[in-house]
Amino acid sequence: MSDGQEEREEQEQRRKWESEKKDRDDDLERDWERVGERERRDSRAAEVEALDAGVRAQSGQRTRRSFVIAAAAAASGYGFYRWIDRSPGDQLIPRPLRKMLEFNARVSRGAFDERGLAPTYPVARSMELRTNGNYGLKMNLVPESYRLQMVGVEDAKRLPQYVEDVTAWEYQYVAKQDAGPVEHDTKVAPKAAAVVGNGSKAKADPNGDAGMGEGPMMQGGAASTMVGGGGDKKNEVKMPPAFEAAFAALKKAQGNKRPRGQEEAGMSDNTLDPGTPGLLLTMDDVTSLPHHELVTEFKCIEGWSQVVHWGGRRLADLIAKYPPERKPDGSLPKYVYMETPDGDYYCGFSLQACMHPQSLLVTEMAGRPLAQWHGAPIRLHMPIKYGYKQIKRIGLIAYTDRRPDDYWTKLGYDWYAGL
Ligand SMILES: Nc1nc2c(c(=O)[nH]1)N[C@H]1C(S)=C(S)[C@@H](COP(=O)(O)O)O[C@H]1N2
Ligand SMILES: [Mo]
Repeated sequence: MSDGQEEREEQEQRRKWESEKKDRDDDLERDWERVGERERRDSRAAEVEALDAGVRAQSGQRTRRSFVIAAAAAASGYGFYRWIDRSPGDQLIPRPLRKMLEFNARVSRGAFDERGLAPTYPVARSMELRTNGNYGLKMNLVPESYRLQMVGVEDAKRLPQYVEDVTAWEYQYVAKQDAGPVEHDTKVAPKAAAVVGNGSKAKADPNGDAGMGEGPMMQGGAASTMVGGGGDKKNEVKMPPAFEAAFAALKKAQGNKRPRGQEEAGMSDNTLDPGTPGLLLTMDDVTSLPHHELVTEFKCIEGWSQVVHWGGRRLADLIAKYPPERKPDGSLPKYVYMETPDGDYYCGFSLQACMHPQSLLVTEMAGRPLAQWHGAPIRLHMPIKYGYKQIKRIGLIAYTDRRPDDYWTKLGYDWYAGL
């Protein structure tokens, strides 16, 4: 094909895409106006209160216009915050200043970010997403054993998927045949600032788990986390019989289940108590929702980003089908909590961020079924947030009224992670 022809075709495709994109954005905008107008008012009210009093005085009430002005005021501090946020040395900022910046970020992220649409791109610009981070994914999940747990759903008992104890569900795992092209992990945590960019394989890690991110080492990690034990026989030390009996009793009490929260951040504060009722949705329950595709930029806080072609179902559609139970005063819970089936990785979100029309329960990437190392059968894409909020292999979605725990927030990252 000649260069000229190629260029014309590319232009043609871009024109076509842009007009499609406009239609799509208009659709999204309309949806977004419709869904959760009320929730948006509720959950934003507190942040808007915190904004420039002068702006409020001018408009007298929180009209849409005053909201936009307030958001713009918040955003003016935002560019500066982002610069700080991205500079690896941000721990060196004097504490009072840092606190102020964090406050600005909270306001701007809260009032501004969870509304707007992230830019979308032509499919031609998308690429294969690299792999980053495998917490909660160290074993392969047996697809037939997958269920999506949902907790806090309104009138759940009426539904056929209702069970008295969602925690009793047993996911099945097999050792990985293929660790996948794991690169490395988000380890530029504020607490680990000293290791940023040293390029060394042996990253600082309190657990001495140098296996993070290195394909072959992951196999070692997997063996020791196999359901029902396993472990490295070579290095096993014989236990005195009394200890052995005590351990056996303990294991039985845990129902032979592997303890949750086995990674650096430890166990989530939101891990469910045994006996928590809820729904166990099948893959069919999820895939029966309308299918959507999206081409957006995926951004990791480490500083890399990639345009990715996603396919899946809108989280907002799942929420609409299985809505949260209202509180006695009629209001909705403010937050959503998600975790992997083994509880090792977990994320918290505002309900509003989950209602965003671009928040996607991803089942395909680059037009193909999602690979396990990218979070099959379902992972989250939320283009208004950094990658660390985009949890792979979602096992639980729970509505809650208290700000949920979050893996990387436990290690010092911002909870909002807004872009
Ligand atoms: N279950 C799980 N989800 C996760 C992570 C993880 O370690 N475990 N890492 C997060 C981070 S920091 C990033 S950048 C993205 C990477 O997604 P990818 O591997 O599909 O590129 O997944 C996010 N979701
Ligand atoms: Mo990341």
